[in-house]
Amino acid sequence: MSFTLPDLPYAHDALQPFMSKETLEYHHDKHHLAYVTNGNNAIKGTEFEGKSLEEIVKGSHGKNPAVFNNAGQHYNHLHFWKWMKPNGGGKIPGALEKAIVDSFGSVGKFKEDFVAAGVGQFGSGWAWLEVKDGKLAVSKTPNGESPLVHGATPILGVDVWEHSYYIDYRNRRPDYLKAFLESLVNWDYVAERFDAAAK
Ligand code: MN3
Repeated sequence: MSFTLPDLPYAHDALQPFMSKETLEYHHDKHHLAYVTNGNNAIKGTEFEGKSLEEIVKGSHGKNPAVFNNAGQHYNHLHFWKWMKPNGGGKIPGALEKAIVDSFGSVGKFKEDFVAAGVGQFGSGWAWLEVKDGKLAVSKTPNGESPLVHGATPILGVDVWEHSYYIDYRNRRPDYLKAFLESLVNWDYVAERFDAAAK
């Protein structure tokens, strides 16, 4: 099955002022499209043809960088668009909030750890909230990697490549990460992934 670029689940200007129309026009329409196109070209004629996206991401990690980098980023961005929504942030659904408090001590401490992971990722990459061995944890990965290749399930991720924030926040990555948590996160989608991972 070849990769296709999905439409954004909202209008390009729907996340303003926290993420601009211009950022989404570049990030979704050009950057994500390039991962789709380059991934499809890299997979042609390889053992990965006909496999599911998750199988391709896991199977190519450490073995085929051209396939992995593009498939990994396709996987990450498919979810990233759904991890945001207009008027996001706010109240975390009950069962997920309880799990966060159990794992981190408080929602505030989770947010502190998540921002620290994003700020601490040197260069391009992602910060994550993941489920591993039935527990919630925060992690960070370089480039197109995700918790998927480390035996965990990502339930929330934020893109800290400069293309995700430089137009709107310039070099202020911490401000972007705070705005992401407070005003953009679609907690219903995070809770959906949490429920699926917990089963
Ligand atoms: Mn990106």
